[in-house]
Amino acid sequence: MKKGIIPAITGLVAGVLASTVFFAQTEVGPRPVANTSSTVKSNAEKVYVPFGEKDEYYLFASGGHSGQLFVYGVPSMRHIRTVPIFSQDSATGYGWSEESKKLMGNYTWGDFHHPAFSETKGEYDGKYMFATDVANSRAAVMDLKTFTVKDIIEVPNTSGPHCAAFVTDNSEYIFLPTRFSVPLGSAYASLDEYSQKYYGVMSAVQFDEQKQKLGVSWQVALPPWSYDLSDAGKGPSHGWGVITTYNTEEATTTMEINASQADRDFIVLFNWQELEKMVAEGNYEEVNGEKIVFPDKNKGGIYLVPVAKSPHGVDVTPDGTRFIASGKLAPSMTVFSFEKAFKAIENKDFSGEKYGMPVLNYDSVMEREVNPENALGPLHTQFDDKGMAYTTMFISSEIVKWDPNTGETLDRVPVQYSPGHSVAAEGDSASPDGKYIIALNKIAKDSYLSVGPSHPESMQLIDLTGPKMEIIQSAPVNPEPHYAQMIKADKIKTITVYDKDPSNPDAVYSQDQTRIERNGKKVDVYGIAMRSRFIFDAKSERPDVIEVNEGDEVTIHLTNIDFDQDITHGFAINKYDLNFEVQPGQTETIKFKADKAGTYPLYCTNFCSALHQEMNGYLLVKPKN
Ligand code: RUQ
Ligand code: CUA
Repeated sequence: MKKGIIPAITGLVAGVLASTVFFAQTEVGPRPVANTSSTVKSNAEKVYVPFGEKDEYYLFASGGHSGQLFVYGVPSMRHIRTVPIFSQDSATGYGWSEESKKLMGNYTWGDFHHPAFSETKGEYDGKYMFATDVANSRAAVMDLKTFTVKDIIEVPNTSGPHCAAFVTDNSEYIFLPTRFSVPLGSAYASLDEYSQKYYGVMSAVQFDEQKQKLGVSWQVALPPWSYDLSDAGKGPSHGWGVITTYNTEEATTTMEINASQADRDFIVLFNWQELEKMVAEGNYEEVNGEKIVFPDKNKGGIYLVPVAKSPHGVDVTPDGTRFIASGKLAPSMTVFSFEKAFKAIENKDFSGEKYGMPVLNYDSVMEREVNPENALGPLHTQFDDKGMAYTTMFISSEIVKWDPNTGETLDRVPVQYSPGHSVAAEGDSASPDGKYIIALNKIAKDSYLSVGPSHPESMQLIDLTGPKMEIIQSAPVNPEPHYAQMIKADKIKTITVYDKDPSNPDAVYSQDQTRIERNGKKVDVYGIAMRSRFIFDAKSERPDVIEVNEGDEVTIHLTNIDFDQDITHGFAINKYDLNFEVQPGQTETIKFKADKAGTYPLYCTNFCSALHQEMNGYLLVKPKN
């Protein structure tokens, strides 16, 4: 064991014990203190947003394996919207329309972990939100003008980007390090060859704002370890990134025990500007169409910092001077200095090398190890406007406020229960607001009305403005709030209606442009939705009827010509398993084979006017014989 590294919990037995404790949801922290009626009243006032007034912040919470994003208002904690990203959603028709089917590719669901806002100069700019899918190795971008997905890509050579998305301070890159190691291209290779043939590939993804497209720029073939979480440098550490690792033991089975053997794992400290230069100079290999840097052959730009075993979160301080790692199996937060790390790199102050990457001397980079008394299971750290740190304690079920400059514990608040992340107002930016922090709890137990054996998870809003942290509101969330980001509401500028797009060949904006075109077995419908009717062919005796022959390939292009706030129309055909919506001004397309002869009512699914119930028509499918 290296001197100075927290001994953590050593040995196999202790390792198993520790992981049992970690997953046993034991709360050993302080119990909640009952509020007096006067504090309850003032807390209610703090979160009450009168009708007509708006919340001060938007909270964007990942919906985990629902594949969706949940949008809340803060401080009211009202759920405002669910945005489908990786999973089908019949409320919007996401996954049925041709446009959304193209985005979703061959998948029907996703496991969305860490959302990340686009940034300009280290501040959330309110333009885009990036998301990643652990299940199917994808990255997505959502436009915050419309709260809809613009692009999704599947990232090759990699598997399970849990350790993402982290966005650099001018959104130069969205980095996707990965949880699972696999052979390049997910090719077959025996697990006996794990150390030789498996890699934990990190992808540097870029977003082309002009084209509204994501793309992989280059990748790094890191060793076959698990990469857990990451953060980007800012200010003095601009151009750098940090990633936690576990399973540096390279276990290939029974990870719970085998990946918790070593007393230390590493933080990967990398210089993306250096890697970018390396790629530009041709120092990479092309594999499966991607430019991959192999650290043992293309040296420079990546360093390892030893850290107490199996760290989980790593967070860069708002001023960019330090990075703080938290160990789920160690009771401590370790504060590292970027300046010290840069000095160690310059002086070649190394204690060894792994896969061609120099290992920096722990004592030269570490600033302090912080162990608040009885605090167990530190996971993630957020910051306030004074640079103070707030770390979630999974096992002792609390948030601990502490001073990264001194290590001193300043305050603690029990949460219900087992917080994973927490999220502070503008918390990952260069200037957090310091007003609120929300505990994202993995376990709610009996906090809400029971809905059976499986309970919702819970988010708790904590007021940071008083002398002590105080929980002022709780809200259920379902499923697990993996991570979230909170942005000042006035930074988000949504549109009210979609502009007309004369260049879109699918769009029709007036009744006389509506038509049904037949070409052999192909039928194209260019229709409009308006209050309160569908018009597929204005010249027809029954403009709201589509008549086709059994076996026809039918494509319906539908434009909502109500250029009016909040007038959305839906479209569904009975028994054809089809459904989608068109927002004001929007054009969407569905395609299907009319393989069932018969009479099928079609109707608007989204309440749009007093005569919404009259907004229907028929699909008539003439039998073959
Ligand atoms: S991880 S509970 Cu999926 Cu963000 Cu730390
Ligand atoms: Cu259109 Cu209801």
